[in-house]
Amino acid sequence: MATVQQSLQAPHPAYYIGTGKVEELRAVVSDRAGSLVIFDEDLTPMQGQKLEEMLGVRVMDRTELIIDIFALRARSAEAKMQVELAQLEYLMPRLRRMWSHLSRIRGGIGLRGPGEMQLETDRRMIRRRIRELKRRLWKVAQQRATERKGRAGEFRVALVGYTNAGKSSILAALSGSELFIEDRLFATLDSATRAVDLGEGFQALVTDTVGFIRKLPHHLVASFRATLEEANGVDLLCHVVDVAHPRWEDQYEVAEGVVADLQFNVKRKLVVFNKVDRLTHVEQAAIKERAEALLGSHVFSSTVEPAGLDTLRAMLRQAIREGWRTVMLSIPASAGSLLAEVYREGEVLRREERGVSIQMTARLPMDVLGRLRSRQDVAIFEAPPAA
Ligand SMILES: Nc1nc2c(ncn2[C@@H]2O[C@H](COP(=O)(O)OP(=O)(O)OP(=O)(O)O)[C@@H](O)[C@H]2O)c(=O)[nH]1
Ligand SMILES: [Mg+2]
Repeated sequence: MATVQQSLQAPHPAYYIGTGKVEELRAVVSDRAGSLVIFDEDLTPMQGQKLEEMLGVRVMDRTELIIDIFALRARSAEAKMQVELAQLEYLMPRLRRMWSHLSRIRGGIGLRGPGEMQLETDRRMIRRRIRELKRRLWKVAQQRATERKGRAGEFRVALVGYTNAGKSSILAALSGSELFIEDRLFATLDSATRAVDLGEGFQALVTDTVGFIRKLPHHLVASFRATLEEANGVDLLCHVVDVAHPRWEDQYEVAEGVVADLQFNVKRKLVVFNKVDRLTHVEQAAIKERAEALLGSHVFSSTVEPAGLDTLRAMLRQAIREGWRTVMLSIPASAGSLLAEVYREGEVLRREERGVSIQMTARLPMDVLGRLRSRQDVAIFEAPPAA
């Protein structure tokens, strides 16, 4: 209904904005009969309470709004637990104020306001629930870690980036499977992993993740750790950027910042400039120039043009090829089909028959290596660096 801005050297300790501005805001609220004020910044519990007292309407800060959107979008049990945890952590220091909303909603039924006893009981209950949620999420994280171990040897790719960049669209297009895609913030809260056929016999496991946003509430980052962990240590981290967005460079920086904060083990990174179909050729050329100056490896993509993902597929195949490892193997001479597979899928550099077993040095793709590792009758050693 109305937007109010103020430039300040430092936030006012009690109201965030200056007292004169509070008066102005109060006038705006009453003129327009507004019922909600949203701050695009974080407020301390005290500031939120004081502002509500002064304005006489509900006040939400940026974190609460984002957590609310997440709560609307959460579908899976894991996402719901993660959102609930963020909500409770946010609520704890603001309990008194939230209670006053409740009593206003329930007003007239003759309830007393919450006594200190009631608040204390609630605090204890919430603390217990927080512990419970953390314990359950920790279990989920363990389970995921076990699943990941089972995928060792497969080439893993994760799509990360600012919300609405097109991560889910890319995974849907690559894998030919259905994913939730929507032109809105935080369409995806769960990480989804799909096996993707990249052509020429190459395959990868690609993971879609929750999108990032400017000033992402730390409660949410912490709560979504288990989900985001899927992007940790992958063979290739694809940072998807909506290059048609006028502020893509800011969004790029924000997402890079979140990845850095998460302290992920990033082995290799590829920047995917998505939605190029929305750019003119001139704009594309300009961005290409800028990207070459700024970033490492990058690729343009579009999920709406027929061949819009061909270059990305080719880059992924290339990354897999480069992901080959040189190892020394000892395979039983009787394992004919296995030997055939090593020859077919890899590159044998040296071979030596030793009675019942064959020793070889070979360059192998990750997936073949994974299959060999799972066999009892095959021994694998790291090849000396010279090989
Ligand atoms: N023009 C154009 N639109 C695209 C392209 N890729 C995705 N979109 C649209 O961009 C919007 C967001 O796409 P999503 O795939 O949901 O984006 P996301 O990165 O998964 O978003 P979050 O899940 O919120 O992080 C949707 O409306 C898509 O249809 C593209 O290459 N070109
Ligand atoms: Mg998505």
